[in-house]
Amino acid sequence: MKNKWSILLLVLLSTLSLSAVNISGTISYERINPLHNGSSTILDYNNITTEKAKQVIVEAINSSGNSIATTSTDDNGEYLLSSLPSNTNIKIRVYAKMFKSSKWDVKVVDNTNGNALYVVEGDLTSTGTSNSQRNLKTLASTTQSPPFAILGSIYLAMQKVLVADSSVVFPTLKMNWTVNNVESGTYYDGHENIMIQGDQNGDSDEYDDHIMIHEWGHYFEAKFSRADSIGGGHTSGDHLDIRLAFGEGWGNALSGIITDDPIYFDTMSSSGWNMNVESATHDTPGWFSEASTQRILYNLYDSHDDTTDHLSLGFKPIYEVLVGPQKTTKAFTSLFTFITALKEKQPSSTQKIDAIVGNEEIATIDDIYGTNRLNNVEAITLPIYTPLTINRAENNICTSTTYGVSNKLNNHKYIKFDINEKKSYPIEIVQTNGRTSDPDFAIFQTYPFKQVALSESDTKGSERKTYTLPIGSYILDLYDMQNTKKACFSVNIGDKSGIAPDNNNESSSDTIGTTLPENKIIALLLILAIMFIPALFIRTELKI
Ligand SMILES: [Ca+2]
Ligand SMILES: [Ca+2]
Ligand SMILES: [Ca+2]
Ligand SMILES: [Ca+2]
Repeated sequence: MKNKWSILLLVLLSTLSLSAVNISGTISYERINPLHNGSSTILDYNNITTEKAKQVIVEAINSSGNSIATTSTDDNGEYLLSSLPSNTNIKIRVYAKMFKSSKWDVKVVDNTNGNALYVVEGDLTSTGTSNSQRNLKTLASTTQSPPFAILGSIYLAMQKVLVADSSVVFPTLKMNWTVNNVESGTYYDGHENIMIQGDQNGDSDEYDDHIMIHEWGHYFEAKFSRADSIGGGHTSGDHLDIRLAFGEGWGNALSGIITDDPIYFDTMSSSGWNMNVESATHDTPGWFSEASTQRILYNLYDSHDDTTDHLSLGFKPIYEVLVGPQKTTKAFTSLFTFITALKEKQPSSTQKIDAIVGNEEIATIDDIYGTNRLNNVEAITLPIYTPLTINRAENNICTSTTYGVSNKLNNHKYIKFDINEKKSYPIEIVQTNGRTSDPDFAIFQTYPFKQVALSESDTKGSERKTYTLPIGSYILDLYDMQNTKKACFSVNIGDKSGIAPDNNNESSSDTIGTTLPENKIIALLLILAIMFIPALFIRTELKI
């Protein structure tokens, strides 16, 4: 009898030791918060908070280095790895990666180390015979926290979008961060990479959540909306090309919208800076200003009434315009296209929208082309889009560098025209005040919106090129590569005789779909970048 009980006990014990156990825990990271002092901002090492690492991938790794179970943390940073073998040595590995099938795929890699994915690991210890807890926390004093801080900013942005539209699927995004990214800049590459500067002795951006979200805003525009911005340098007091003004104003406003904090900041090891997107002093208010654009977008969203802002739309109406009419608009994406569409979608808020816009010294916006502007800019600015009839020259279309060169207001002039018959059209642009300029042009088909032509010959004073254009509405973007102080042009599109032969006979420019280069150097850099970037990213990365 006694023997029988012993055998039973043995069986019971062996069953227990073979049974599965669960390991659960919390993954967290330390974030260094900003300290604002007037218009300067620094990282405050006396204000380090512990944050939950949300939606990151967690694995159980055995002593052979193989993954035996995978899961993700939830929105509380908690994970559960169930049915692990008992009495088995494992370690917990956390990846700087958020992945949910048909939802999101974001990771942080070291672009100077073969695109290696950042990971943190716990100790290799036995799973024991019962369920247990293993927490992991990365410290701000190490380089382990920045990748999780970066993911935290991006997740915050994705959550806001998902509240507005739960069906969104976010295309793959790779955040490239390392302390070796010194003077490399922080920017979105137009595809699936955000490059992040990590210079610990200069400007690092891993804890600058407004900058992370600003760049994510460019990714959002490219993937879900449309960005016609021509890029280039800019500051908040500039008179900008309307496409650039909207893109940058949107990025800054989005940072305030996602964080519900209007103080946009950039910390550096010395003194960084900040600006309040809601209440900063009006530099040069207007439809060409990124500062005005960001203040308008933020005030449309926020529920803090100030000055002429008595509207609290929240994010969803803004999101719906960006993914809807702003994406398909027949004009260049600008404040005009955005406000026109928002008023159409929110007719009961029209007056309040006009009041917010009006506070920036912008006359009521009633159409996507921005007609009826105030006369508070240099005279050649208006109209913003010049309508042109085929076979009838439009004279006196002038570019100028009054507000600066290349991407500033009036360096590009827009000409609207319709084609009613598909055939070959000679296009002639001739300077009427000398031969000092180098006029070039791009043509955009407006539905679906895309660049269909680019003519950039080096001849002084004129540009002539013939294109076959199908029926439709078009915008011609005219610019002077020579940055002449003021150059005026006669523009003629037509099939009439009398137009001199093409002086741009480069056959390659018949139909070009790339974005518009600002000058030859940038064009060359673009070509080099296009050749070089794939080589950079072809390197193997740690697969999980
Ligand atoms: Ca910074
Ligand atoms: Ca407000
Ligand atoms: Ca508001
Ligand atoms: Ca030219």
